[in-house]
Amino acid sequence: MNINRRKFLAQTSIGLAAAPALASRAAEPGSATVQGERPLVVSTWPFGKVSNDAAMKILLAGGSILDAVEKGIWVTESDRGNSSVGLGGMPNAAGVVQLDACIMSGPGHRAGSVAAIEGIAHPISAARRVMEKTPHVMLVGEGARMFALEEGLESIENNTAERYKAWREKRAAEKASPKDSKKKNPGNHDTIALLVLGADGNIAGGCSTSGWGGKLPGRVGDSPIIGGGLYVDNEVGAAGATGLGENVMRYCGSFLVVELMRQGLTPEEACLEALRRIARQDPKGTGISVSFVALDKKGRYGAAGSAKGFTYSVTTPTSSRVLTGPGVGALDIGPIGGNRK
Ligand code: SD4
Repeated sequence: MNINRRKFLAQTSIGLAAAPALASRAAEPGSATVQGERPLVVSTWPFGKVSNDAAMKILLAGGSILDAVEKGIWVTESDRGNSSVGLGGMPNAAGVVQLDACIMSGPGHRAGSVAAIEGIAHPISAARRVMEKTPHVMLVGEGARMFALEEGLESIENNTAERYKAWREKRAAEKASPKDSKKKNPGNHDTIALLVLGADGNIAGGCSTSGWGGKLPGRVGDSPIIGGGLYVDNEVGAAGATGLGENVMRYCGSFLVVELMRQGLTPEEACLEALRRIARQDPKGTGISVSFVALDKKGRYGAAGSAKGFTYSVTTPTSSRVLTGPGVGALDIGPIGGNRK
């Protein structure tokens, strides 16, 4: 095991120093598909805003789109107050934190991914190393952890019995009053998917999560699945997902959003149409608990959720905002099962 801590810290100091103080987290109503400025950073949820800001700072300083993705996501992974990504990630049913992440580069159509990785502080960095240093796309479990340690990535102990107990108590409280808990814990079981359009028109993206709290050991969600939780096509745009991964990966959700943009839909329309298609086929209908964010090559962006109120973060050189995407209405999806013969 060769952990070069100094190099590790030096590599990451830009991203951490670049994180500005938390600005307003209140979501602005409405969403946007306006033709945009470049560079552009779009991510899931209000907690993505500080990651966007860090990513933008890297881009404006002349850094690469992959550095912007990795170091941007680093900020959220480093936040122990975020209970669903990185250091704060939620334990599975065995009390163990297993993390999922992936990264994708438009140029070269390259991808790297780790799933169910334990004891590594920054799975997004492990995913990037898989992409850049191996002939593979995806490493899982112990193999992924050993690879990350050999690459000198920081190891952490995040499987404490106290954390698991605290998580179980919190879940019990949430079950007792589910409406309140979502309000109090808007970051509960969520994912950061972060998309970058560089000033030169190249696109990259990344995704990181602990996935579902209490999941079965070994469960892998959509987030590290290329085409599921993230997809980048340098000719078209990029999309990322958050929500119930099982309802994303069965439909190649992010791939679907990008393909709909290829057909001419705006990012917001593409997110909505992908959700409609999933909701029409899925036995759960609009109860699928899925949201998408997307951007296209022209610098347009958008998002939508299967339910109203999905909030996402959008950052340009001149502004950094939290917006609310539209939700898919039950009347909007056409007959459920209508495309089944
Ligand atoms: C998963 N999609 O593992 C992730 C978790 C998430 O809101 O985004 N929850 O299924």
